[in-house]
Amino acid sequence: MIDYSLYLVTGRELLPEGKAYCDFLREALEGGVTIVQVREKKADTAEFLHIANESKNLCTDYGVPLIINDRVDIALAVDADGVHLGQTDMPVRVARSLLPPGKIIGVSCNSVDHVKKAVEDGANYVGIGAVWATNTKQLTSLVLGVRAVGPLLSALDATSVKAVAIGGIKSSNVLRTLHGSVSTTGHRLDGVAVVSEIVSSREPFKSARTLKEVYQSWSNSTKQLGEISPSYTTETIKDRVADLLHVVKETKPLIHQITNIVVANQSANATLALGASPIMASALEEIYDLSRVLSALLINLGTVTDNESMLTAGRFANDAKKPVVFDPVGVGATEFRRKVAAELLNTWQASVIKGNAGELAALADSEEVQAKGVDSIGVGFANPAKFVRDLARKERCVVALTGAIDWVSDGTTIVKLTNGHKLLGDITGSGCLVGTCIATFCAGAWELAKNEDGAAKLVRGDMLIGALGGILALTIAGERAAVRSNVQGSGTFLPALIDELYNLTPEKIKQDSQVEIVTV
Ligand code: 3NM
Ligand code: MG
Repeated sequence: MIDYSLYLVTGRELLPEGKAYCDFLREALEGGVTIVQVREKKADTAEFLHIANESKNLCTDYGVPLIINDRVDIALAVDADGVHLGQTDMPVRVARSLLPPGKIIGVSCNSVDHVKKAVEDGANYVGIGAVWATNTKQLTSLVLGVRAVGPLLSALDATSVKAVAIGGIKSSNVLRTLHGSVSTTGHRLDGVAVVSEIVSSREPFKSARTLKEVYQSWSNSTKQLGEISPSYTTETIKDRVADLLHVVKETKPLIHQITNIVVANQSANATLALGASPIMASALEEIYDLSRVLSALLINLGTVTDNESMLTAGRFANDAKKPVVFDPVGVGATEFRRKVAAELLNTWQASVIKGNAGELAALADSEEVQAKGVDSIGVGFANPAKFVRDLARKERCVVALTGAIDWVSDGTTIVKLTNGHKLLGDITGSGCLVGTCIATFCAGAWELAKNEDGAAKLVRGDMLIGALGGILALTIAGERAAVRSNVQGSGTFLPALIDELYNLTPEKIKQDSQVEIVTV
């Protein structure tokens, strides 16, 4: 059994000045590297052989397998444990016929077809990349992005072929990489492969140790899709949502919102009405400071002008294990919005994605529902429960589909909510208000869990309850506002809605909530 968890690929040209190769390799092995690939793109044969021999000696000392990049002859010469082949290197079958039995063959892949071919040819593992941009190698194909890894992993289902991800993996994004690189069938990575994060480090021991610790805590965390799911019942959902409103009022969490000009004012008022504290800020210069003090981040794509801030804010929030609520407003409306949304979702991990049918269909590349501007049209999904569950699995987060009926899933549990009122559809930005309320309840969930051990998690707190809480708060307030005697239309409805959010109590939530757990 080969341990692929921390796969070091060498690159001597990246060594810090004055660092000897053997010292670096020993320190990296000491730090916990589990497999080493010697990659020499510029060395002539004699030099490659020399480096391979030195590497072999060190790896043998640590009981770590040694792989040679590209050169089957060098692998044979030093009795390495295997070779790693690129798409334009020697074919796997040829390499297999030249190597003694039992040697490892790995193949670089960046498409499902590559993976299928590698499996057919009898490869032992695949290197999937590049998952992030990298300066270490001149890439011959587009950066995949974390969200594209899942389908390649699916192609390994029911095989014994292992998978590592490669390209731009750092201590700062390794948890995000591991969490995001899971197929909808639950297939995970067996490891991460890195060059510069270890090779160009002044302290390769420390860099390796850090990566290894993140991998191990993630790998030990037992929760997998479809496995141990917190046992929700309609009663526990109502109780926990009611608790969160209480927590919000007690802790007055700061909700950082990068949102659109149409809804900024009413969103800030809704946040305040629930007892939290809004800050509507989008200057790049203040994003870091805010990330230290916020309890949830809302990113609303309504008027896309602050992409840089959106990218940065999400990364910092991920670093701090704080909730990131993404409202991809009108994402189906233009190619530009699709591109921005994909870039955002590949950069950070959303905790909750909330959208109407048109928006979520666009995100999921589904043709089932069309959008017109920021509104969705038509009858909606044939099976909305399955749709939200599958999208949650794909995006690795909670997904909330809003409409006359709201559907929420974390990839395992699916919840149907039927509160609401027609007048919510008659004011602008009620969907954006749902996003704000979700961010506020997620902030409450984070406040509740912020001292728990979250080493293996991207976010602390129960984001399913957070998402349900936000929707219930707004829809229940909407029902109560609509029946007020002074409400005559959409104009008087909006201030009444803010009033009802202001007067919402845990008891009212428990009393009014229409919650149903469904299965597909
Ligand atoms: N192969 P770093 S990316 C060697 O996509 C290699 O197949 C890649 O280096 C692929 O960890 C890559 O410094 C370089 O980004 C990875
Ligand atoms: Mg090669």
